[in-house]
Amino acid sequence: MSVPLRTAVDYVEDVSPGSGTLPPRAWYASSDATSLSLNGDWLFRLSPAAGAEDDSFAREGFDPDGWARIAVPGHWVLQGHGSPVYTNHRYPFPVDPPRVPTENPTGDHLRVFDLPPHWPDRSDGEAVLRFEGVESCARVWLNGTELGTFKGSRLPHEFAVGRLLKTVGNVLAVRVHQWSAGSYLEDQDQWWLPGIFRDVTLSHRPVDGVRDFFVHAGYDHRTDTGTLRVDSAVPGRVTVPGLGIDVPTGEPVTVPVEPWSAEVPRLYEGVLATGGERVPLRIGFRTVEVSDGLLRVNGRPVLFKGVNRHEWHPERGRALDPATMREDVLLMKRHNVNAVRTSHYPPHPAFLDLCDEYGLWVIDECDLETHGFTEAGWRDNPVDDDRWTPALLDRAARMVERDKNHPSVVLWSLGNEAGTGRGLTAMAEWIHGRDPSRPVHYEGDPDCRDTDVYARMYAGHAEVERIGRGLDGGPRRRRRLPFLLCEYAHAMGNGPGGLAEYQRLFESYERLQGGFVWEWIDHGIAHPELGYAYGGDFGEELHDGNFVCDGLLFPDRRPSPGLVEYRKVIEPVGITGDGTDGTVRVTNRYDVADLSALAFSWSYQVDGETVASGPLPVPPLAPGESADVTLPVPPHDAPAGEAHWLVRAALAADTAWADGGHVVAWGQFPASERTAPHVTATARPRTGDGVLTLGPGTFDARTGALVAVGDAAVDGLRLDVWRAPTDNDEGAAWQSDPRCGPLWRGIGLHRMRHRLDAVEIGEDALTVRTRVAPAGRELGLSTVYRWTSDGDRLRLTVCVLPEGDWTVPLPRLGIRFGLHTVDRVRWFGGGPGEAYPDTRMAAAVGRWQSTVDGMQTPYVRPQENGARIDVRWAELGGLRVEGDPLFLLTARRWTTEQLDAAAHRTDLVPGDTVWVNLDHAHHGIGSQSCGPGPLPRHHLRPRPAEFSFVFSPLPSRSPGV
Ligand code: IPT
Repeated sequence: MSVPLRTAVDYVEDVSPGSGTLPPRAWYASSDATSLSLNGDWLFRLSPAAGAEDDSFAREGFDPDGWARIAVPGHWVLQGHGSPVYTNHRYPFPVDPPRVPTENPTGDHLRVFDLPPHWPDRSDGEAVLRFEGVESCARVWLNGTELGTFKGSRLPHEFAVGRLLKTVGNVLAVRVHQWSAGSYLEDQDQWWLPGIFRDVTLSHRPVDGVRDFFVHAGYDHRTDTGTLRVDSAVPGRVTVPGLGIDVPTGEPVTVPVEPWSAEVPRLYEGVLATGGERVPLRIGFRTVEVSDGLLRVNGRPVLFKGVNRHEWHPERGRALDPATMREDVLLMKRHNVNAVRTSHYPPHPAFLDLCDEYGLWVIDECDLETHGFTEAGWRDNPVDDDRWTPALLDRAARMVERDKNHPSVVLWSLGNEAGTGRGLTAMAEWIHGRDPSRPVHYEGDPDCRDTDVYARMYAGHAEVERIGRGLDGGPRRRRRLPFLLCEYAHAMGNGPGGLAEYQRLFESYERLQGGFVWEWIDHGIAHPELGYAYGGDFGEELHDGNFVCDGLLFPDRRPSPGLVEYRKVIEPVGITGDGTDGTVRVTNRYDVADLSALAFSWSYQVDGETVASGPLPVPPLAPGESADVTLPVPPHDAPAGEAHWLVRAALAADTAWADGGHVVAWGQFPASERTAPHVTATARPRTGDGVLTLGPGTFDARTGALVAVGDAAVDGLRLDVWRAPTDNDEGAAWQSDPRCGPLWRGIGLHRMRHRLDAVEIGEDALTVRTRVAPAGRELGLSTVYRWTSDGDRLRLTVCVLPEGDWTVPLPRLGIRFGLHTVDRVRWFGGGPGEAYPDTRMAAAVGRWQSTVDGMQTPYVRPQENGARIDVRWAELGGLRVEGDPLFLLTARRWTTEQLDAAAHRTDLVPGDTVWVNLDHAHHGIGSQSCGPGPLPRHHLRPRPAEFSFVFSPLPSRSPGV
């Protein structure tokens, strides 16, 4: 007898989008129709295969004895049932479309509910059951009757259910399969997280209620008028009291309006009223167009300062609550971000409401990625196979229909990394036909056959500049299109480096209309033993490690140094000066707004302390305008020292997204020169008892090793060139440029040997000659330490001379040593946060203090971090150190080797020693974890170098140290 193994689950592997669902329509948060949220506690049973359990659970009277409870919205793998899987682009199952594995975790969900007391009578209309998002495929029953099936995880699906509803004891049964034919279209770089992860609602649909409607609200910048027309499937009236509008649906009306923009998100409240329902409208008037090769909103070109946002919460995965969505928007606004690409699927619809309200340009991206087909040269790619086209069109329609009424959505995106094919063309044609008011984006087709913008990802600076100059050639159609970097500046671990240089290009060439940093937040999963888990931590057989942690926010939404840097680089006001002519140049870099919402102030700082400050009147410059604004005369009684001007632009009044006083831009520039520390070599080295003393320094007389400065014991001071490679140092395997991390290790820079060649005790100096080199290589660094003192202070000058054929940059060049009893660290230099040569724009010169723990940056995978740049002097552990020239400072409770070996933060166990690095230089950071390495000018090339540090003991119990 042959068993019909597949019949019960055929729909799972069917390429069609589903059956039984209603046509897609516009989303709105509320109306006066009754609705019932079905979010909350559901009953749950997990089975190992799609056909493992029959569908008796969906019948009325089924006894769910022993079933677990699960939170909806949620993912079962984050609630103790099975575990998450992370792959970047490889499918975590055999690629044989549309077939999926027999091992197909299947979650049966049950919810029993009563209708609320005032639920309208059946004669008053229909009822609709709506799922905002279920991954990856669902089959739904109500009161024992099957409603249908659907795929398209991050898209809404609705069923008409009125005829089945009862007043009490309704049984809603939902069977969810982790894998389905739809999974082939959802190969985004993220965790695979099955479940009912967005809201479930039941809403009453009154007779003559609003069904689908399309708000057309264009703005004509020549006449400052808006034209509103609301098309509605059910005719009705549209009122906008603030504009005196009261018109029937379908009828256009033109009135003077203020336009909507991300900078000034003017929304007008209105109502769409049909016979049976009133739906609130929030109307933003704006016109998007590509004309003369530029993407314009309301007639003006815009510059996207964007981020790619995946939905993420470290405990709840993609089941985001409203507060988290709002937090994302507020964080973006406060960090000068003006645009979001909803990578790589339409977000929860409430997020777009927030974008309308607070002001963010949105590229709304369809839930489509078939990246894994690249492994076989894109053979069998669903987007080039007509059998899949209905599913693709279904996805396009579900996105466009749901989101079409959001003014924030300015471009539609077909999806991500899906190669090329007829299915994409069909999607683009449908979208262009349904909504000609928005351009279409897609990155994966270099010919731009279906798109209105030319988009690329991870192109290096030189190529972006060529594109900006129009020298990139390519197909004719493409050459006329505006350019976006839909992904760049891969924010994995420490970095990204090179943001400022990209921004300079965007600001220089009008064709370059900005970019979207990859990506907004690390997708680390909160884990009891590991801190945050990443790929492989759940025993996945295929995974891509910590490539899933590549955001500007840490998983807990604390901004990483990358976001702080980005905020500085994309400031909407340029503030520059050179301190020579008593002026500061202020440039309005907004696209739309003048500067009247900002209050400027100046301060005059000496040795990092503010000695005078005041308001700075700045004219309300229009976008693109600059002015040279006169600074006050520096106070004549200011103390001597190194002086700086600091000019800030802050919100003059509270806004929806930040309080008055919030600084949106600043500029700092020198007002005097710095004097380097000077030590006259007057003290003489003295030996006795195996030790040698020179001023405050005590040395081992035999090896010349420093053992103490004053009372502060010093361990193992020596040259250091190694840093725990960052994700960007390691680089992605596919990068064509040589990757630093592996090269460094290949040479042996992580295991340098220090040979002692000579200890020379001179009249006024101790000189220690060494050679620092890895085993097995001829390469080396001849290193000479020369110590002198004036009796109070001890000066170390390090001379480094590369020997042999160095072909790779050095990770770092400086000294390291161990100290004890360090807690507070004070310094005068760049701060308050981490900075490296190509991630240093946000470092302001000042006096800063922190603790050793506070100086660590909590990258999910431990790596080099926490350097403070341009340090003049630092005080820690009983020592004061001055630099000549300026230096980078790092201090940590573990060694670089321990940092390098750690896979998670929980592997880092503090020891008794604080390891301090004083670096003359660091290699740049770049973004080679997916993109270009550091620009050549940020390479640390081995060449002769000389640098000095001046050490002095601090009086014990010096305040703050
Ligand atoms: C690119 C993807 O679009 C994105 O989803 C993410 O995976 C990113 O890379 C890296 O984190 S695709 C890459 C092959 C350039």
